[in-house]
Amino acid sequence: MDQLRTHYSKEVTEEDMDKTITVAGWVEDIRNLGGIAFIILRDKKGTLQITSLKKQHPEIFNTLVSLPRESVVSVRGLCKKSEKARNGYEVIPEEIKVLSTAETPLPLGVVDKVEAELDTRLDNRFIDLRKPEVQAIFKIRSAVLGTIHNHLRANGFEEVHTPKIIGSSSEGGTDLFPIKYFERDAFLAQSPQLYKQMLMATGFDRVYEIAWYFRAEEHNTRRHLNESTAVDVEMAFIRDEEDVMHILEKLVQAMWKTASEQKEELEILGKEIKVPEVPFKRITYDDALSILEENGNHIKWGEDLGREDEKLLGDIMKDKGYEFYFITKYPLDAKPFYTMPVGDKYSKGFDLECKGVELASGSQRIHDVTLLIDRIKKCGLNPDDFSSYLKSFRYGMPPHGGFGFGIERFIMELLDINNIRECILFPRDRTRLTP
Ligand code: AMO
Repeated sequence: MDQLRTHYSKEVTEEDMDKTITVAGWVEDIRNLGGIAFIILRDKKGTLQITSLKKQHPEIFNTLVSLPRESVVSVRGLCKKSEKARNGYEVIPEEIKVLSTAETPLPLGVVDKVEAELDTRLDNRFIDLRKPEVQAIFKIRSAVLGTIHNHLRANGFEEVHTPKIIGSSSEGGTDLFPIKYFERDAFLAQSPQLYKQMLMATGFDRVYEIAWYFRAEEHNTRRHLNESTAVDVEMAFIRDEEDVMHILEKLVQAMWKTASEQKEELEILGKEIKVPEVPFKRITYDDALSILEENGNHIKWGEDLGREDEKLLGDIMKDKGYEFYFITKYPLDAKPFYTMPVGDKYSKGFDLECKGVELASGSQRIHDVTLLIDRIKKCGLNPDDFSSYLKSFRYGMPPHGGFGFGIERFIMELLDINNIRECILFPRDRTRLTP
């Protein structure tokens, strides 16, 4: 493998000129001019030109020009400077190995000028991902995930993994995927919520998990997936939700900074990224309602903001210079049962919004078991379904809080991508289960 890929196109340097090198990749394009053919070979790093002369090596020439596009080859040959070639050099083949011949016709073009429908692209995701502008999204995603790990670890968080097969709802809602677990019914985890909280009773103090959320939400929107990924954080001995928001905004800033440093990918995507300043603006839920009221949108107190309200608020906040802002002090009934109340009506729950889209939500949690049972009942749930979770609150549970931050939502807002399905390799939505 190493031998085959010793030279990527962009890594070919001045020193390689007039030397024999080996390159390998996909045949993106073939131009056969009769006695000479130009083959554009694409690998992880970009494209390069193979120039084949018929009279020099007729067999190599014939093999190359008859290859279907997107076949995989390895080519050994002389690397020569060439002003006409797009990278300033070309490879004159001396040996070629056809590693895989592509079938024709291709279900999706890689360099086609006409943009294919998203469904066609997703049906043929393995080819779609060959496009540099699609790969760039996932290279940025990968770089930022590295930063999430580094940043949280540097701030004393341990990485954990909690079960994805669970016995009862982690969010209290009905959006559960039931599965058969031997003789019993079980569900796919909606989030690590109950487990990350249970870990606060252990002395770990600060944990994070990057994992899957499975949500059987029926609606098919451009912002929802049925399987999404998120970074979940939980931290103990907090004073209030402000401590959690502080960690979250610093994490977001570090993520945006790493993204802004991925110059090659940003150039491919034609994007520039501005690193946000912290602290982010905080507005209360009541403030949000007043702002919306002033702008002609009336929301009944206690209700969650609808998509249109969220967007309008996002536009207003952006005009005021705030792309990122927290909405704090949510009504208690708009937040899950584990959220710490403030009096009868309000809670220590918050959302982090970016340009009118919710990126994360979190809260200080209830750590008193009596209050927690009371809230579970008030939310119409049965405490018996939560007995193993509740047990962890009975023998010493510190005050704690945390958040869940959607990674696809983040990529969407970071790169201004219109549909969340483009931000995950193989999306799962209401109708899509393959590939
Ligand atoms: P919540 O349900 O708000 O909170 O989810 C947290 C974040 O995860 C992302 N997200 C989704 N992204 C795409 N498709 C979905 N269907 C989807 N559902 C959620 C969003 C959202 O802000 N346990 C709490 C978090 C906590 O309090 O720690 C929770 O799951 O970006």
